[in-house]
Amino acid sequence: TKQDYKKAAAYLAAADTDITSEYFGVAKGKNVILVNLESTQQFVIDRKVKGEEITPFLNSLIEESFYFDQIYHQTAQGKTSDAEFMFDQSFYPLPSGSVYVRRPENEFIAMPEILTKSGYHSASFHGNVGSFWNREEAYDAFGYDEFFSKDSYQVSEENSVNYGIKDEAFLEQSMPYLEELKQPFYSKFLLLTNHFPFLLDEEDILIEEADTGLDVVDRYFQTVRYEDEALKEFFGELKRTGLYEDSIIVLVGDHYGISENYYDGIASYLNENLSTPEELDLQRVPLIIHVPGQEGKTFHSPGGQIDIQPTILHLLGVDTAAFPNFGQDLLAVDRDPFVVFRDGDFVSEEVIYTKQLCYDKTSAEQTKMEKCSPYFEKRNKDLYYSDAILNGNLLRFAD
Ligand code: GP9
Ligand code: MN
Repeated sequence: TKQDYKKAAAYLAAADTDITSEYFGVAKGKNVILVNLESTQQFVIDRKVKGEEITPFLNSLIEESFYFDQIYHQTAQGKTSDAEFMFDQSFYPLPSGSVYVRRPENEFIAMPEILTKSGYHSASFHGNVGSFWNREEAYDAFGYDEFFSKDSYQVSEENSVNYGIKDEAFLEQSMPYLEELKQPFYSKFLLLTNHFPFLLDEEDILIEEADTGLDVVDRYFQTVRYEDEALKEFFGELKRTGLYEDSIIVLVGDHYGISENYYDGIASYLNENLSTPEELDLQRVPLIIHVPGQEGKTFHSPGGQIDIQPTILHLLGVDTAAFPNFGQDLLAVDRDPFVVFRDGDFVSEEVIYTKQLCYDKTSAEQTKMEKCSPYFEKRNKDLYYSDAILNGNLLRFAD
């Protein structure tokens, strides 16, 4: 009911979700190019396999970008679609299933619609079939103007692997469409090659296989390295066409690639046993935001995927107080970092709460529950109101 919506909106208005950073508006009028780095985890950044960098291009891009090394994925069963949903809507994913599949008939106030008011055009690019994760229907609900899916690409045996068209061909073939888009635009690219079980054709293998004892992990570094190369070429094209200077470019991982079944491989690669809080820390994904004219800077406080939408909107100079969202501007220094996971775990600047135990964030040692319990109420309310709005289709009452 409208009353339920008002309660949720009042909760969000009282929370500190609308604080802004000194960067508010620095990218006003710029295009947005958001690239979803399939299954890319933060721990591969700035690391090597047999002396060779896994992400040489990203490592160099980080030098001249805003880089966040403490961003956790918050996805659940909806995988990529959950990540996308957070980027566009800054709500939590559902406890089971995907919003894309379960709630496409809902009213939303998502990125495409929000940015329409500032004259933006919107498009999503993805090499898989348009019906996967019910994207066609969901994108209509979010207000996307265009969706370039498998049918928009020349897909052959040769340029495909695993789920479909390889990242290099996908990005290359996307360029003409991107150049044609009416500016300013909000665009989203969903990569595909770095997906379980991490398969590559011989010619795309750029670094040697690791020796972790688990093939999946060994291959993972190689597919991440391939993705890095595809991104390097894409950025070359963005520079050539001038879009690089006219756009903020957001690169973000959607979720883990290596599930807990294969943690032994990661432990072997890192040459250490993983403690419980370290396992949670493996849920970090890279977040890189390149803003033309801004110097590189690395931010170490914790955040989540839910925070990306307000961060982008504030860079563009769009006020987020007018509509409900659960994230915070990651560039706001006076924010109170708090990351809630769908299963009830959470991370703050001081603590990690996981597997029903409380840990000190800095030492990773277990600490008394009283350090964690003060956060329970906010965690519960965040998840409760996000679910209530989605399950009750309450955004139809927003004005
Ligand atoms: C497929 C892409 C990847 O279209 O979304 O699938 P996921 O990571 O969600 O399994
Ligand atoms: Mn994915």
